[in-house]
Amino acid sequence: MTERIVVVGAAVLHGGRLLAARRSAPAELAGRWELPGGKVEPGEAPEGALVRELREELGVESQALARVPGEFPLKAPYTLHVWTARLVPGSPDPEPLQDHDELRWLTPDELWDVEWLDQDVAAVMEVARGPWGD
Ligand code: 9L3
Ligand code: MG
Repeated sequence: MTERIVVVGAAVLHGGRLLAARRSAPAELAGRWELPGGKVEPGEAPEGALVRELREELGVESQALARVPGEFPLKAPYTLHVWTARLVPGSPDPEPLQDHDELRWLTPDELWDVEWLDQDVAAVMEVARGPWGD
């Protein structure tokens, strides 16, 4: 059995809004929206991977807060785990530096206005069920 590799996705919450990022790469994912993040490296804690990925992809300083219940299947061998996160005080505002071309801060009412990656839909539903603080 192939071991699963965890991809961490960040539900960054700020002022009652959720950060969504539109992918520009690779081609098959371009134009669809996701919770930003990426693969956990060997020996890395998921919370550390989240902070590193958000720094690389969006230029922000962040902190993982709590694991969102569930595990969301991706193309083998990957599996998506989601954490809520916040920007730490003094962090730059997020900018699409790497794999994205647009960002949006969605209110709860706007959550389904963007076309999420298929794999992120269940994760966003789970985020929406949880405490939606800032
Ligand atoms: N993926 C899906 N939803 C997400 C994230 C962060 C990633 N919220 C998928 C897209 C890629 C794979 O996981 O197929 C690895 O992600 P990345 O390292 O390209 O961000
Ligand atoms: Mg990524």
